[in-house]
Amino acid sequence: MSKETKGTSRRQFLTSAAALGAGAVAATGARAAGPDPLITEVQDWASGFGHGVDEVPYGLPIKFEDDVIRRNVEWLTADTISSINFTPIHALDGTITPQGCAFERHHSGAIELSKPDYRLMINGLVDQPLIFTYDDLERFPREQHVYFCECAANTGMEWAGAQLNGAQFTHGMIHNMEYTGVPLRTLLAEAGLDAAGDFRDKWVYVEGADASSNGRSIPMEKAMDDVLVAFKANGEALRKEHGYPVRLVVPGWEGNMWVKWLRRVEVMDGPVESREETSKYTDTLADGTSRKWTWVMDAKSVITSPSPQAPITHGHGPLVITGMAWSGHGKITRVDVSKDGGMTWETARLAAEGQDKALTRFYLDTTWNGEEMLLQSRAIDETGYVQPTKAQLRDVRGLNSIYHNNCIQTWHVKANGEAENVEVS
Ligand SMILES: Nc1nc2c(c(=O)[nH]1)N[C@H]1C(S)=C(S)[C@@H](COP(=O)(O)O)O[C@H]1N2
Ligand SMILES: [Mo]
Repeated sequence: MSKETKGTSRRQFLTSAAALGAGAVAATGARAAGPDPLITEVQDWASGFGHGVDEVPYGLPIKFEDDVIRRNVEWLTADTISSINFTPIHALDGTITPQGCAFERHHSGAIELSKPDYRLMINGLVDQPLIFTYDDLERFPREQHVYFCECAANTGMEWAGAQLNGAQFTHGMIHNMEYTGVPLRTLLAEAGLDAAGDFRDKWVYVEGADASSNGRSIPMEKAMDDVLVAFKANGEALRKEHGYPVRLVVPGWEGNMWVKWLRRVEVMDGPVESREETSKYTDTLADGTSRKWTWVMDAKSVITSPSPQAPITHGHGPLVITGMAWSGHGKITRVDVSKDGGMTWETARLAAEGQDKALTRFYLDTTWNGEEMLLQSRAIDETGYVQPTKAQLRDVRGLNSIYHNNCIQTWHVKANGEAENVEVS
């Protein structure tokens, strides 16, 4: 369809919708044209005062949005303490995840740790072991970056077939925030790295102050690159559930390494091989061997609307298809959308140029006349990597894996606008 005809049909749609009353759509509207009380009558909200500035010192979303919340899948974990919930990505737009609905993953629950009680120790192969208070951290030069954090288990329930009916549940173990913090390399330099000698075979072991400690080994090269010791997210203090007052940000790498309530960084001459990097967060292949050190989150995308929790409710005509794409290897350069289960593809419009290791929002502004669709999106990153189909991923990983499922997702959109998670491999 040319730009010209597309523009015309959109204009016609807007005219007829207005004639029928707000919300009605030409193709479905059997309503008689008549006066719309929302236009012709004086409304309550225009007949008195709204609330004053002192009423809500710290605001929450308006009550009409009260279903835009994190959700848990009860059968996934035995309790809600060592558990996970999911970001309502089907209801969000743009790229920044509000902290209040950003997914949580805890191994021993979210702890309450105050700034005065906070300590960060740097020890091991350093010239001078150091302990930083929260105030100390605020005196080092800061940086700001937007990064996504994706749990390696995101989409893990979908390996064998379509299972969870909603983008929130299939892809909601992700958030994307603007972090403020001190580069880890700045703090390591403060402790002095002469004692460490050649960096190439050195590691840092990072751990949290919660009971699980969630310890992970990180190669020194990454630690000296873009890892941040962060204390602000989206401009304000981290929320308790995201590691207040200080968390590690490990751009592009699996969420498990983003240690919350960060208490210790030890410089070591090898990895620890902790629980979280051996029995967990490794990928068992078809032959029973396991991949480990699978740190980077490969390029991935998902259509957030329409999707099972965000069906098409507006009838025929203009339809905005939207979703998000990301890559732990760098920037997203292109996203393609298919309406026919991957047989043909259209290039989506990126809302903004891809950013390094951060979410990119995409749109496909299209027309829908009730035809069934098998909606898919496929991300391409700056390395040229193309998000794989489910069959391609299974060919190399088998069916035993949980983590690092970045395959193409399919939503079956029906004639009535409802959408369902289906498998097209
Ligand atoms: N200290 C500590 N850090 C932790 C965890 C934890 O349980 N304790 N969970 C990890 C896992 S598995 C993930 S996916 C991310 C989730 O970060 P979020 O809760 O801010 O979404 O934190 C990681 N950091
Ligand atoms: Mo995770």
